[in-house]
Amino acid sequence: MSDKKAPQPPESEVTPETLYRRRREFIKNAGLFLGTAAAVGGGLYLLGPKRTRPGETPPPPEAGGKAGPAEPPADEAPIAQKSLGPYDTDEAQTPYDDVTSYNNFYEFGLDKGDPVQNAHTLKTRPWAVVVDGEVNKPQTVDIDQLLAWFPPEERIYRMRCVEAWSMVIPWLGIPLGELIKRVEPTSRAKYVAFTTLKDPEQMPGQKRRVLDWPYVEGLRLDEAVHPLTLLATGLYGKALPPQNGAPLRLVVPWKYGFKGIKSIVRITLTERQPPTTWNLAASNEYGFYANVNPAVDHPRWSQATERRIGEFRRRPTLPFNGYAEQVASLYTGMDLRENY
Ligand SMILES: Nc1nc2c(c(=O)[nH]1)N[C@H]1C(S)=C(S)[C@@H](COP(=O)(O)O)O[C@H]1N2
Ligand SMILES: [Mo]
Repeated sequence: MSDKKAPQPPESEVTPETLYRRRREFIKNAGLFLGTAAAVGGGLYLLGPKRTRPGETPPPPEAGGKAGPAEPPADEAPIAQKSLGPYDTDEAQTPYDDVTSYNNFYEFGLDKGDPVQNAHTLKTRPWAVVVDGEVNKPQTVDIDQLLAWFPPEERIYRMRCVEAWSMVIPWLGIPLGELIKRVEPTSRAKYVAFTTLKDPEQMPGQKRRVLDWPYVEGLRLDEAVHPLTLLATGLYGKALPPQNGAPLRLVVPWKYGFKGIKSIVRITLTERQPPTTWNLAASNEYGFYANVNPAVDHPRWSQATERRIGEFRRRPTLPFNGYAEQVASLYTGMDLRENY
């Protein structure tokens, strides 16, 4: 993996994410703070000079378009190589437009294209997150306070939906373990339960009983504090768009995408395993653990391969979505067929 060269898009496909990659070092040096970015909705480009919006094609920088004053020097080495963190994949990133227009967010409709059309009714400021349960310091945290406590880090992760498609997404987020440490779990805390906002006026899909609202999810405590587990606040260097679960959503890259609960308003540490929405809907199809596992098929389709969005051929699905080295030890002694 480390000897693979970072993929470069052809010049004809210079897109916002190309500029974004080039800007990554600059952003890191500038000190990343998203606190106020989301307050202006999807339209604010706090990080680096604003030159393009997602969806507009910028002129290729090679074509003589001189970069603005804040653009990093043109002679800078390819960034994806030198700034990849230990958890980052160097695989080609799924274009911003696909990440933000092909979504599962049933609170805004059942089709992949519904959330991008409908999620503008979600009001992401002010936004409070209750952190309670088996903790010594239960509290209600404002999202901007959370961002001030824990400046978001970038993590480039694979995401594998249980429906057998996948993406590579550069998230911005806060390691969940840091928040959990801060509220001091009691010795009884064994699990973490998450709850999405319930407000049918903001989330019109909740007027239909397609799922039990609000959407709920859960992790074992050791999974929740694993360094890969992220509370995402952004992607591609920008505030999270509402359709991707603004202002705060879970990202657990070794599990199927449905574990990545969106628009979280409550995080509760518990002694007992909490209920989870898709398990309640169809317990024979969706388990609590939901670790990506090519050896255990969904009752209605194979999980052995997947379609990477933007690619033509299917590719093999990897155990724990390629994160086995980091997380397989969490499950030693467990039957992963039984605990699907
Ligand atoms: N509240 C809520 N969270 C949710 C969902 C949802 O319908 N509602 N869908 C899940 C599923 S099935 C997937 S694959 C991911 C999709 O995240 P994305 O749209 O950002 O790619 O969100 C997950 N989180
Ligand atoms: Mo999914």
